[in-house]
Amino acid sequence: MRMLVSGGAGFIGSAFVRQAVGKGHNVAVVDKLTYAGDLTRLEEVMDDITFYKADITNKEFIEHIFNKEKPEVVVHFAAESHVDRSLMDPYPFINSNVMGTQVLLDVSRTKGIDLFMNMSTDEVYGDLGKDGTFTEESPLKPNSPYSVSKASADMLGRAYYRSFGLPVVTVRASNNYGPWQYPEKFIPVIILKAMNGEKIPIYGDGTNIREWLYVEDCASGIMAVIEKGKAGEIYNIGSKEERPNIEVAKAVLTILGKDKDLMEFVKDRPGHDFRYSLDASKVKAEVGWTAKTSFEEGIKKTVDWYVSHMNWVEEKKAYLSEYWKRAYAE
Ligand code: NAD
Ligand code: TDX
Repeated sequence: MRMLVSGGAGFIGSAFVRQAVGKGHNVAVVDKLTYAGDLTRLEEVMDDITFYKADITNKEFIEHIFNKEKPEVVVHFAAESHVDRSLMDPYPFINSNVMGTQVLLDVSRTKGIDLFMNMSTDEVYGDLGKDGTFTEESPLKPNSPYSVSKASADMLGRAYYRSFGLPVVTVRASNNYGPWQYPEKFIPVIILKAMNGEKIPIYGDGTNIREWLYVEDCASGIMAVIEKGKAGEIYNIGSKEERPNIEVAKAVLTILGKDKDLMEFVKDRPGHDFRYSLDASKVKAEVGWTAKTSFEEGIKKTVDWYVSHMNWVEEKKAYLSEYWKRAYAE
């Protein structure tokens, strides 16, 4: 297939691109290379893909890319992705995630494509208490500027399918983790801080629960949906591996052989969603996909990867310390 992947230099996008190239697909990537984008993630496939450094809100340039690449499938990952940053400045979230998605949908519609995979998230459903799980039918109740921007992008996909017949398939995935995740997200923060003997910030009382999906599983789930999913449908992609944050931090510290005292309870995230949980039975029944990696296996692989790639993580530190200074000051 001729694929155009937006956000392919990001954490999940690059895992998808590596898999797609491995399967023999013809891949072009469009990415703005924001602070979160990094071509190092694509080093091993760079000779096999075409890369465009561009902002997806730039319609003229996106049209130019479509004219050159003539994609059959658009795989849309590009987004601002960090909840904490959206609380500090929502603007880039609305701009890239809503306006950018609209541009990609619009150009896809005028140029004509076979499928548009719209990457959404479990956060669009809002949060749960200790019980229950979200199905694709659950109402959308996003709580942060980030999740509102994602819910808007998700609904734009729905509208383009319904109103214009654009073949859009939507994937709502749970929290990803694994190699190459930008070290502002929880698991790499734990590893980076622990490796440097620094305190690990645990928001609130650490009881908030996330469902952790290994990034290679997420990428294979998206590939399966592209190959076997139906346009107009939504598929939840999760792992059933739910863990309170404090248990996640303890698991990482145990693997690293570090003291649990490194955990420091800090001020809670405003509006902090308590729990996410996805019912992924539809994607299993209709597409035949389930996650393969247990949390124990995935977290071990992830910690090992970071320990052997500390130079990559340290490179990000100058930028991160500026961000952390602002985040902790507020
Ligand atoms: P990421 O922040 O690692 O990567 C995002 C990529 O998009 C970066 O390479 C960045 O340069 C690019 N980008 C951002 N704005 C752009 C713009 N205007 N034009 C072009 N490129 C732009 O994010 P990620 O964690 O890989 O997430 C990928 C997608 O999956 C996002 O849509 C995110 O909302 C969604 N998602 C993420 C998770 C998760 O746990 N990480 C879970 C569910 C869904
Ligand atoms: O330093 C931290 N301390 C802490 O306790 C950080 C960064 C996070 N946390 C908590 C907040 C959350 O309960 O850990 C949990 C996970 O936080 P994040 O890694 O920021 O992820 P989350 O807010 O759950 O959002 C993620 O999952 C859904 C991704 O960043 C989104 O892009 C995705 O859509």
